[in-house]
Amino acid sequence: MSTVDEKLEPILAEVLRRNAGEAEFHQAVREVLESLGRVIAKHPDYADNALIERICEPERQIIFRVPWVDDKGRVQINRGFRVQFNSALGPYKGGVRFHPSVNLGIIKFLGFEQIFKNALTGLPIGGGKGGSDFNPRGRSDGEIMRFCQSFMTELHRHLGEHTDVPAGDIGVGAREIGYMFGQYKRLTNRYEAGVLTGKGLAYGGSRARREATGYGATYFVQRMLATKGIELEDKRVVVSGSGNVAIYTMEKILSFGGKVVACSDSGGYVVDESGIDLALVKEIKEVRRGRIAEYVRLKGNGTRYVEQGSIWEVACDIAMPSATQNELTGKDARTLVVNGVLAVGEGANMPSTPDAVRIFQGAGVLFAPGKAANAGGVATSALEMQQNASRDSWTFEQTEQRLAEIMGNIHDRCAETAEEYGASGDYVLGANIVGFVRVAEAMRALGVI
Ligand code: NDP
Ligand code: 2IT
Repeated sequence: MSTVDEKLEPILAEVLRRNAGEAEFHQAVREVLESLGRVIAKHPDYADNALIERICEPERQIIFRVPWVDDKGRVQINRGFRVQFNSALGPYKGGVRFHPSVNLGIIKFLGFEQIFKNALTGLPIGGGKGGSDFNPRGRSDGEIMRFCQSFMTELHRHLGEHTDVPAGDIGVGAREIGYMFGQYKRLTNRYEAGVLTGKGLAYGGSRARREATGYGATYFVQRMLATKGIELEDKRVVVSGSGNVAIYTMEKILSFGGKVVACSDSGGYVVDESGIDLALVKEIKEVRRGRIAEYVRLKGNGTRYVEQGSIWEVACDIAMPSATQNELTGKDARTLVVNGVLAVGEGANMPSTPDAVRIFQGAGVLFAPGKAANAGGVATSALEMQQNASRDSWTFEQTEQRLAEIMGNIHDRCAETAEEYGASGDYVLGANIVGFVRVAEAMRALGVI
C-alpha cells in the first residue's frame, strides 16, 4: 500500500490545512505525493525551493456571480469558477463543467490533475479547470444560451489563446462551447478561434475532438492489454456513463471487436447481453437529450434497466468508468475482481476511489489512471489550437493518427518510468512521475514562479 513519504508529509499536511473541507482536492494531491517519494529519493533537489508546495498552490483562482433569466422571466443565480493552476508549460488548458455538484474543491482537484495530464501529452499546455453549479438538466436551449452568455461575460477577461483556453467537460459540449465562443467574440471584437476548443466544425473546431477522449482511452487500454499479449476482440466491456466520453469509448471498443454489455447515467444502468446498440444510445443522448432508461423501452426484449444500483455488478473483462469522480468504490472493485476483470481504463477523472485502485493493483488487474488514459481529449484540444494558429484544418484520419501516436507515447512513457522506478506495471506511479518531472523541470528553469 503506498503512503506519503515522511519528507513529503508536511507538504500534504499544509495542503489539507490551507484547503479545509476540499475532499476531492485532498484526494488528488495525496495520490500524486504518494508517487513522489520515489522521485525525491533519487533526485532530492526536486524537494528544494518549495517546488512541490508551489505546484500544489494554484497560480490564480477566480470565483464569480453568474446571474441569468429563465424562461419564466425569473432571475436565477449560480456561481462560476476558473482555477488557473499552472502555466509553466503553456497557457492554462482544461475543461469547464456545469453540474449542480460543482464547488471550488472539485474544480481544484480537476485543475490539479489537469497539470500532470497535460504535461503527459508532451504538448505545450498548462493546467486549469472551470465550471459552475448550474444544472443544465431540463433547461431549454434559450436558458442554456443565456447562462453561457452570462458565464462568459464575466470569464472572458481572464481568457485568451495565449492565456487560458477552456473546453468542455460534464454538461458542456459543442452547443455550450458555441454559445460561449459567440459571446467571447462579441465582447472582445476578436475572432480568436484558439480561445476555446471543442468548437463545432462550422467555426474552427477540430475533426475527431468529439471522439478523442473515448477513442484515446480505448487506444490506451488496447496498448496496455498488448503488453500481456491480450486483445480487445471479443472482450466483454462495461462502460459507465452515456455522455461524450462513454459514447466514443463504446464506438472505439466496437471497432476493435469488443462487446459492450452495459452503460449508464445518473439514474441507473442498462444491460444488453446482445451488445449495446450504440446508434440507439446516441439517439437518446445526443439527439433527444433523454434518459438511458428509455433504452429498455425502445429496444425491448433481452434488455434490462436497473435503477440506481452499481453498474460494476455486471461481470466484464474490461471496465471503463467514464461518468464522474469516485463512482467506482472499493466494494465495486472487489466485485469486479471476483468476476475476473482484466483491465480498468479510466475515461473519467478520478472515477476510482483510492481503495478501489489499491484493490485492482493488489489483484494484478491492469489499471490505467484517468490522467493518462483520458488525456486524448485535451491532447486533441491542443491539436485544435495548432490548427487554429495555422488557420488550417486537418482530415479526421490525420487527426486520429496523431491522437493514436500521442496515446501510444503516453502509455510507453508511463510504463518505462514505472519500470525505471522499480514498480513495473504501476501506471499510476508512471503517470504521476512523468507529468511531475516535466512540469518541475520547466518551473525550475523559469525562476521562482
Ligand atoms: P457528459 O456530460 O457528456 O456525460 C457525463 C455522463 O456521466 C452522463 O451520462 C451523466 O449522467 C454521468 N454522470 C455525471 N455526473 C454523475 C454523477 N454524479 N453520478 C452518476 N453519473 C453521473 O460528460 P463527459 O462525458 O464529457 O465527462 C465524463 C467524465 O470524463 C468526467 O469525469 C470528465 O471530467 C471526464 N473527461 C472528459 C473529457 C472530455 O473531453 N469531455 C476529457 C477527459 C475527461 P446524467 O446525464 O444522468 O447526469
Ligand atoms: O478533463 C479533461 O481533460 C477535459 N475535460 C478536456 C480538457 C480540454 O481542454 O480539452
